[in-house]
Amino acid sequence: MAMERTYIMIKPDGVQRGLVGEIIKRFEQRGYKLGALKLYQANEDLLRKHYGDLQEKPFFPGLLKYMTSGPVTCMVWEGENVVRMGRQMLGETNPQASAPGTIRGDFSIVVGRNICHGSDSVASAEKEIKLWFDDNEVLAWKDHSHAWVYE
Ligand code: YYY
Ligand code: MG
Repeated sequence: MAMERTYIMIKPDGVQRGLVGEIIKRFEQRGYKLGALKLYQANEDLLRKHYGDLQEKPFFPGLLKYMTSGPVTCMVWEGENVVRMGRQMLGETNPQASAPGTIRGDFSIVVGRNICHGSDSVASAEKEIKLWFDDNEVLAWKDHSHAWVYE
């Protein structure tokens, strides 16, 4: 299985509710490696690019307002199969369909305040990482736990 990178973003409600540490902890303790991290105020232009496929949806104006209402926390996490596993850790788009134990299932109730974003494919992860980070913000570093997390 190839090593992958995914883009995980804690949305403004997750930041305001003090869930940044909790969400980082879940990825960190599972064994994934942090590649980039920043607190960031997104603008509409960037979000239109990020959510390009949703522009025609009725909820899109509300989504823009929500996502620009305060800072987000942008992260890159690396590891084996991390794109699909990251989505599993998040839960379903609708928190009410999300199992307890998932991030959305543990910390949110409605789809319009679902706490956290995760890339849905390797291709969108690479696109999103480029969109949210400059090249020099994503670091390659030697993780001393690697030999204890992988065979
Ligand atoms: O990838 P994911 O975040 O799980 O769902 P998307 O279908 O990409 O939608 C992005 C974002 O849009 C979702 O996390 C909340 C919001 N949204 C909404 O407010 N109402 C919907 N009916 C569907 C999505
Ligand atoms: Mg999505």
